[in-house]
Amino acid sequence: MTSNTHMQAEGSVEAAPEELLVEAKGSCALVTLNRPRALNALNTAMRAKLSEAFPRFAREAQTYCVVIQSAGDRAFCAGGDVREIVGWGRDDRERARLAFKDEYALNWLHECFSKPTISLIDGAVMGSGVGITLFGTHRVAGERYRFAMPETAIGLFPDVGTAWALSRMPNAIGMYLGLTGRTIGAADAYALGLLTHCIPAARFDEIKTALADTWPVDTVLDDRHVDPGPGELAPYASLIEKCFSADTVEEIIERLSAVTGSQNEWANAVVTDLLSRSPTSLKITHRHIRDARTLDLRQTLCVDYRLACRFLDAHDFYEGVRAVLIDKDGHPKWHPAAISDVTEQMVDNYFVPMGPDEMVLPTRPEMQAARV
Ligand code: QUE
Repeated sequence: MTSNTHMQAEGSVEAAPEELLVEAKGSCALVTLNRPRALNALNTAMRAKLSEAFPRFAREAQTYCVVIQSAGDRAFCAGGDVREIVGWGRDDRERARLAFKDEYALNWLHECFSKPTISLIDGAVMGSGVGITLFGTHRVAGERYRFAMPETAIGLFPDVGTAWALSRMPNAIGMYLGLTGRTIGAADAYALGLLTHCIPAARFDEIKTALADTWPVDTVLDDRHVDPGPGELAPYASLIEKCFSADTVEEIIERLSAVTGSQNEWANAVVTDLLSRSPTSLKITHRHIRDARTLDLRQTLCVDYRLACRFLDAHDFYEGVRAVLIDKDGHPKWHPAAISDVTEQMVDNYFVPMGPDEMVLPTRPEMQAARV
C-alpha cells in the first residue's frame, strides 16, 4: 500500500489533491475522504479507489483493520456527487446507471469484507456516506455527528442499502427517517444501531494510534465510549409509530394532521416537510422500506439499482438536484405534483424487474470464494 499524498503534476501546475487518501499506519489502513469543499461528497473516482483498495486490504498480512475518516470540519460525507450523475443521466444514461451500479456493488463489498472497518464520523453523514460506513463493523460518532437520508428532497429515494436497515428499525422510525429525510443526532442513531460507539472527537487520534499498534478494536472503542443519553426523538416515539405505520403515504399524512395537543405543532411541521418532498419519491420510498423487511441486504441493493434506473428515466431527480443543489431556488416543480396523482400502477412499474438489465451481485459465499 502506498501513500497517495498530494501528488505534484509535471511542470508548474499543481495537481488537485487526491480526493481519497489511502495510507498505511502500522497495522491499520487509513482511508480519508478528502474533498472537503464538496462536503466530501463521494464521486466516481473516490468509489473506484475504494473498490480497488478493499480486496487488497483483505489480503495484506500487515493490515489488521481499516479506518475511514474525513478531512475538513464541515461534514463527514454529504452524500454522492449527484451533480455528476444527473449530468450523465441527461447525456449518457448508461454511464449514470453504471455509477449507481458501482456504488451499490461497493456497499456489498463492504458488507462482505473480512476485517474490522471503523468509521470515525464527526460531522454530517448522509446518503452515500451512510452507504460506505453502515456496513462496516464499527461506526463511531464524534460530537458533531448528524445522520440523514434526505433523498426524497432531491426526487430520489433512500438507496445504498439503507431501506434494509430502515425497514428493521422499531416503531416505524425508519419509515419516518426515509420519508421525511430529517436529521438525527448521535443519541438517536446509537439507540437505532446506526452507531456502535459515541466518543469525543478529540480522542480519534488516540484511537488511530492504538489501532496502528494492533490493540484490539473492541477494547479500544469500548474503553472510550460515552453513553449519549436519550435521543431527541424519544418524546415522539409513540406518535411516530402510530402515524408512520400506516399503509399509505396519504394515511400517514392524515394521521399526522389529526394529531392534537402538545405534539400538534411538531406533527404539523412534519406534514409540511413531507408535502415539500417529491410525491413520487415518497410513494416509492414507502413501498421500498415496507418491502425491504423481507429482503436481505443483497436483494435490497438489487432493488435499489432497479429503482435508481427508473428515477433516471423520470423527471423528479433532475428537477430536485436542480432546485436544491444547482439553482438553489428551493422550489422544485415535481411531476406528478400531488401525492394522490402517483398511482399504485406507477409505483408498481418502478419495481418491475428489468430482465437482462438487472444488477447481479454475487452471494456472500460467492464473494468469500472470490480469488483476486
Ligand atoms: C438531499 C440529498 C443530497 C443533498 C441535499 C439534499 C444528496 C447529496 C448532496 C450533496 C451535497 C454536497 C455536494 C454534493 C452533493 O446534497 O444526496 O455533490 O457537494 O449528495 O437536500 O439527498
